[in-house]
Amino acid sequence: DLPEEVLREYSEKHKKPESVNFAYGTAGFRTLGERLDSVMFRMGVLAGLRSKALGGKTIGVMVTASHNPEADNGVKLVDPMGEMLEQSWESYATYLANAETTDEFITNVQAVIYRGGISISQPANVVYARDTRPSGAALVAALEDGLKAIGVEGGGWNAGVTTTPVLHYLVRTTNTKGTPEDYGEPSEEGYYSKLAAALKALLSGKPSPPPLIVDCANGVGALSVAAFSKHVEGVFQFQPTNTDLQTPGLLNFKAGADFVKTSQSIPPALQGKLSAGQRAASFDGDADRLMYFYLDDQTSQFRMLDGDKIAALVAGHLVELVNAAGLAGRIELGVVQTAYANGSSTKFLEKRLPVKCVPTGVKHLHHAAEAFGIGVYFEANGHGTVVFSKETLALLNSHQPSTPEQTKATEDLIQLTKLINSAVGDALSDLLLVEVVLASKGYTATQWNSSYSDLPNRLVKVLVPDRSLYKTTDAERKLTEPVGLQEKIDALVAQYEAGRSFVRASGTEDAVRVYAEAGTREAADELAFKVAGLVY
Ligand code: NG1
Ligand code: ZN
Repeated sequence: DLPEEVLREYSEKHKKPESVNFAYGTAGFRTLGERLDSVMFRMGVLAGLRSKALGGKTIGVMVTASHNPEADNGVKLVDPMGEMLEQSWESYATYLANAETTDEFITNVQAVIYRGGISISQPANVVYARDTRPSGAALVAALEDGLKAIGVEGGGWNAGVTTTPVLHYLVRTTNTKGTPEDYGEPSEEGYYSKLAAALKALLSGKPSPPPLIVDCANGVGALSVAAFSKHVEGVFQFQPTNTDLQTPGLLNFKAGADFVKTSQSIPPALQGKLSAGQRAASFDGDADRLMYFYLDDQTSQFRMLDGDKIAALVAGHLVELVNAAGLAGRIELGVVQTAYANGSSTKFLEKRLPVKCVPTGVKHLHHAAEAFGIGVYFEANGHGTVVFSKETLALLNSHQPSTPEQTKATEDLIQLTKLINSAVGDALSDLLLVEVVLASKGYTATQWNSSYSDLPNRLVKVLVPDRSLYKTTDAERKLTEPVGLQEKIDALVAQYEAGRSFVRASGTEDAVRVYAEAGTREAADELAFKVAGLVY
């Protein structure tokens, strides 16, 4: 039976703030950390219920607000294979989070149990972690109350302060240990050993990559880079910067992947540290996004290599390896993007392999990528990974190469399946992937960047009274509501050479986003500004 009295007692310690409406969006709940106490407690309960619903499989809970300001925080649940929480449960999350009183909360918990067909006597297992945000420790304490209240085994497994991708890895490895889908040792060190072994195999016989400056956004990536470095001494060298985890206010502040992408400029802490042509990378606050950049050899201008450029590099290399392995035609490769992908990247990729556009949000990208034998997906903001189908994995392991070249390419593909974190985008794993591809091709950042030229673009945020009025179709590229607005946008776009613009409601912030690209910097800015004017 539901431990109603215990739940009630704990719930009274974590009262919902009045007049706040919580919504489980594309990245879970996300708002000011100080508002989230009741949400954390209730997500602890929900994580326990989710585990019970799946017969005791381990569910993950990550406490982070990623690239958002330090004062924000958030929470999301991770399903057994390391994927995002199933859609129907997102509404359970919102439903529990918004119960005004303890009575209503208990009633809603009972409704979830009923609707989810949950047997409360099933065991529940949960692993949880947080990033470095100052509000994190107290929020984790609230989460732990929720886990205890619903009877999670041992009160759950606290994985401490770590990155989002590590938490996803822990969930997947715990659930697959000793099965045919075994994914590695369920520990942070196990993850780093796995990556390090694959990296060493892939770099053997190749010139060592140059030491790489990594901007850790003054977040948890700094810990992850330090821990991983020990596994790859003499093979790969990091020069971590923005690693201050002590000074308040520095997390994601003029640092990190989101700063680089939105400001399209070098993080101030790196100014003067990069020589011309030398590449560097930025992680975001929970280390699941990656951006590369360098200063032009000739002009010293800042050049950004975003998620689209990473996708182009990686997909191109995978196509070559599949061909070299003698597997052309037997593995279907594809790329998945969102409407935010630069138009030039889409054109470049479409000439080489199938490209699919899906709505924003990792779950859409991941799902679409799974339809391919090898699916490469990246958001322009640097979040992404590569997924391999079961058939592809089996084919790689059973393939009988007939030349030394085929043998080498097949071995490289197998090692790549280990270097890549297919459960979720990981800045560290993606960085190693990029470095391996560059080393294989003998490419510099300049050569990588020359694959295609980005169309100038601008992303702006417009604050509106009610973002839910903005409804889209065609993978968010067209508005259906407010009625008549899309026609006005189309009329503006038609005035610009290579113009493209679209409007959608953010799934993580209370705002509407306007994206525009065009043939020149001035035109892209002007188009974005004019479309924003229509929205406002
Ligand atoms: P929203 O707020 O829905 O635009 C943002 C990013 C997404 C994704 C999520 C989750 C842009 C334009 N949007 O979503 O790509 O990363 O956050 O973190 O970058
Ligand atoms: Zn992130």
